Amino acid sequence: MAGSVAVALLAGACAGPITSVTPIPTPGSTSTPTPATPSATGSPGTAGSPTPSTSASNTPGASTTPPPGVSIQIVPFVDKVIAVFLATANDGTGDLYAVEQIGKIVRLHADGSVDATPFLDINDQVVYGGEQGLLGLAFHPGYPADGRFYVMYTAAGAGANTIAQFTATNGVADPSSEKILLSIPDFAPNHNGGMLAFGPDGYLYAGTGDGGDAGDPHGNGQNPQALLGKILRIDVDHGDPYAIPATNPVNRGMDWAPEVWDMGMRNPWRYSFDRQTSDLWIGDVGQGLWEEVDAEPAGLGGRNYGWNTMEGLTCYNADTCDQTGLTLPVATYGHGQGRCAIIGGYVYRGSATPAADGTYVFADDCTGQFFSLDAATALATGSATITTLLKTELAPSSFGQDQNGELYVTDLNGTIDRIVFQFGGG
Ligand SMILES: [Ca+2]
Repeated sequence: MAGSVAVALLAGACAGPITSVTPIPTPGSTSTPTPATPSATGSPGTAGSPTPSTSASNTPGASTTPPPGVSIQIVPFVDKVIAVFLATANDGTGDLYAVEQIGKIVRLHADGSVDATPFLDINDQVVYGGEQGLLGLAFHPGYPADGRFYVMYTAAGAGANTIAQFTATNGVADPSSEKILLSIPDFAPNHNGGMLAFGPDGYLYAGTGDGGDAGDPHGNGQNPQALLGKILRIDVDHGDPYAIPATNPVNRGMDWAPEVWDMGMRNPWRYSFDRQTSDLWIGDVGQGLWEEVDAEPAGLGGRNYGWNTMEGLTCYNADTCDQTGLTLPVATYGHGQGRCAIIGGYVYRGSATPAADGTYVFADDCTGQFFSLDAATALATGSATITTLLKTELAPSSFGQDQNGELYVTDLNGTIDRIVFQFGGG
């Protein structure tokens, strides 16, 4: 598995009640070996989206793009919590909720303390390990007055990709309140998506992988009727168990399944909405060669991001391909230097470092490298240069954004860290 680095790191992870289960979230990796990796220059199809440029301090001798002046520090926040996502309830408390792949959600406080009792424990409903497990969490925009929150997990038994609603009262989740919204059958343990997020439009967005194995053998990415290999969008405030928004592609004359918002995804493990512009930023994990960043202006769903016709900016398993109707990524990076899987992040809109405003931050799962690009440039021109911000020993599994817009990273070694931006060449 391409995620073997994470596995190896995890073997030495922290002691605790979950050590024995060996959660191994390798987002979207597959068994496809990494062939000789194209160099950053001269590779077909890379114009405008080079392999991440590297600052001299990170990779001596590498070709460089001048750093934009933004750098980051990783500052310890919480340890002994192996999380694959970090959510805020936007409830004014400063609390954060760490999603554990084994099927638990734990509440963290701004001072770094961790509640002893999980906020939610659905361990017995979840199959976990590899890329399976409890993978996503989103609180209803009306929380806590509206106590609903949503999870996405791999269900015990047949391993269906499951999107479910729970309810909390006065900050206490009721484990018996589950209402399943969607149960999407799956055929392989990998590529299970798992991201949930409410858009600025109030609709719930869910990411699904292409189902798995390698190369999308069932053609889900390019099948607009399949719910796998997609970004889905549903209205949880109407209908039972949900309604289809009037502006979903199916209601715009497109012959797509009602829930489908975007197609052509391989494994959109993590995506986010720019809290200032409402634009959608997707990190779509690649097959054997290219990781990609997709950027979607607010409300412009109905796009086809290309998989498995294309991987990144190149035709997949072909010299040429019909690119009609496809939206190409704004940036890609290759699998050189052991890189394996993109961890999509956030456009920084916090107040702590105004100079970093508008910087999209993301990472690679296997190398612990953190990258950035300029969000406005990417959207205005269709491409943006990737800069390497930092090389770490982390095995990033996800980013998180608190109610103030400050960013965090979860690490398969069992730490949750703050990301602190600096400006001025630091
Ligand atoms: Ca799967």
